[in-house]
Amino acid sequence: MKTGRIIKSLSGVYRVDVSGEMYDTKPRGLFRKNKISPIVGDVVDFDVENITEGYIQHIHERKNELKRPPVSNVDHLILVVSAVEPDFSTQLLDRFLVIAHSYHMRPRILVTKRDITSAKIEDNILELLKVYEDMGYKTQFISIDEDINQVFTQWGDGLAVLSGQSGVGKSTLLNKYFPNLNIETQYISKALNRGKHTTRHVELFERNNGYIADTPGFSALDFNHIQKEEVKHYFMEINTYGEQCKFRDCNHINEPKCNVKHELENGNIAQFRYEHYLQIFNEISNRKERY
Ligand SMILES: Nc1nc2c(ncn2[C@@H]2O[C@H](COP(=O)(O)OP(=O)(O)OP(=O)(O)O)[C@@H](O)[C@H]2O)c(=O)[nH]1
Ligand SMILES: [Mg+2]
Ligand SMILES: [Zn+2]
Repeated sequence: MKTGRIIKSLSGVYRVDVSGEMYDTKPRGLFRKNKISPIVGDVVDFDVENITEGYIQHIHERKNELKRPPVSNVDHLILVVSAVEPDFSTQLLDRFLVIAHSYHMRPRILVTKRDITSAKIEDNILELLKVYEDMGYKTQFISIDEDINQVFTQWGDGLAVLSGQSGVGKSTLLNKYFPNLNIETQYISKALNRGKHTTRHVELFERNNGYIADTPGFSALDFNHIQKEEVKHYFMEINTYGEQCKFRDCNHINEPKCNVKHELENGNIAQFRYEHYLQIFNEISNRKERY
């Protein structure tokens, strides 16, 4: 029996990394019966026949789990958004943040394509990033010409997952970091017109101090797994200021003695953040419940 980490899954075959040695494995029948499938990021115990024939016997308990795409035991979730092409949008960013927090993760925000950003847009983004820094997020605004090794090192050890909209440059970053990798990337015009993802599966690559995962870009974000009452906890500053509201279950909409409304008026909560909160709250309120 050996123990290792699943770094890739393709057509039912799971590649397991055991300190740099790769084994191709399959889950034993029992998993299928119990409807548990191994996912990338899992630590597994498996029986070895040879390097192309192993049988996964046990999945170690997951520390956390991203659903789309499925990847487990994530130490750093890196939300990648571009400054331009596609344009930076706090609305999209806030939607990503809500999804990340719903998986109990506090992501980092990485803004790309600084090299093709005008000075005016650059200033605007820097100002917005300050707002997110004040809430408690770590942010980076980078150009592809920078030392990517240094960009990655700031995250710390463990598994870092790059996640974000299609075309923001996730695979481009990895190709710069691993010059021999040659992951397929796409011209932005094509990416936008066809609305197609260039990266189609999750794969972990070894970096200095852990792994890094490229993922297919999101095209739509849905909140199907989130209840409307949860959303307020996924806006970090709203969550903090909400602790002083009169009612414990205040949703910060029309309730009396709402501290969130108070701080909004004082300018301690950005208007756009509160608006995005309301949008998501309403979107979930209007959702048709499925039975
Ligand atoms: N100028 C500039 N172009 C970039 C940068 N990063 C990415 N691009 C371009 O943006 C396009 C999309 O990049 P990808 O790396 O394929 O984007 P992705 O996030 O992997 O997209 P999906 O795989 O579809 O999720 C490519 O044409 C890249 O060359 C950057 O920092 N600067
Ligand atoms: Mg890609
Ligand atoms: Zn309130």
